[in-house]
Amino acid sequence: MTFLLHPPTRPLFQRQAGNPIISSDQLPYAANAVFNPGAALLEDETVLLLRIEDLRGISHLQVARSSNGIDDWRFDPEPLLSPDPDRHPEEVWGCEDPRLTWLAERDEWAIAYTAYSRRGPLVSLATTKDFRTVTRLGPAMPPEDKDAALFPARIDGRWAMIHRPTPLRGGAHVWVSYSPDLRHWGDHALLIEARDGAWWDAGKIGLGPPPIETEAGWLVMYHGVHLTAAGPIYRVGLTLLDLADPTIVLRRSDEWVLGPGAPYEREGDVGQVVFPCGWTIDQAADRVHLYYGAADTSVALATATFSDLLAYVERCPQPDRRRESDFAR
Ligand code: BMA
Repeated sequence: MTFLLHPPTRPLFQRQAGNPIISSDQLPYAANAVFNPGAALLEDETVLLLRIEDLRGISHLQVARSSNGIDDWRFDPEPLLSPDPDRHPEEVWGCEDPRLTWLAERDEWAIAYTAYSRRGPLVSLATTKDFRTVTRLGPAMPPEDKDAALFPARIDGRWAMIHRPTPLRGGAHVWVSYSPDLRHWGDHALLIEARDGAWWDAGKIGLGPPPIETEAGWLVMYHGVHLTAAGPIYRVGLTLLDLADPTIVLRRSDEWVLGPGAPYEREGDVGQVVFPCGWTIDQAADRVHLYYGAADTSVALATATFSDLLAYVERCPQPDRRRESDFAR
């Protein structure tokens, strides 16, 4: 087994001094919690698509904007995506955990979010050009499936989406599927397997923010769930996927790169949770802003340099290829 230690001088991610950067008491209306935002850079602004859980327990998605991506958040007056169960029965119990991907070919953003249906959570897609109006494309995957994001461009002529179905047997692993039109999905392939036993990412994993194209491959962050007698602990690690064929995992971190440590991550509605759904990357400034839900209660920010992240993941071990018996294309 290879042990790969964090850079000795400092951790990869630094928590923002003012964390949590957004809490429910800052919202323009009463709500239980604000967490798990998607993130985008739009002109000179950072846009967060916040998951807000109302006082019924149902979540909707609301935009907040800031010029520095850290503070002075301005909340849009109306939610961008509110559950609309009359026209979209799959949203009856809410819209959760959005991931945002810029699709240059379509000149718009894709929003992959969890629609909470009576049959369980499923992956739904919507698009927006300005985060003021949305077009729903409807469910992309049947329940139970969540933690999805699109790749920013077609790969070999087709759109690709990472997601996390939950089968009745075995653990919950990360898959990739393909589509000619963002509506019809197929060629499902197992991508990253949860590990087993005592590992931090044993049994259940899921995608974090959307994949980022780098010269070394697709940079992918994922969360891993470690079940303990005191409940689950949600942490995150990194992988690197082959640019031309993202079913090939080139690197995978043995260690988590961020886990609950600060009080606002350890305590809340669901303690011991860091749950990133969005990051903004300024390669020229060598800066990564990672936005994450802290304890299913508030929004926190951790920063890193892009070059540190890449150098770290490139030093990670190359995982074993999948077993012959695994379902693949
Ligand atoms: C996951 C999702 C997230 C949540 C996390 C921790 O399964 O439901 O929305 O933040 O659990 O409770």
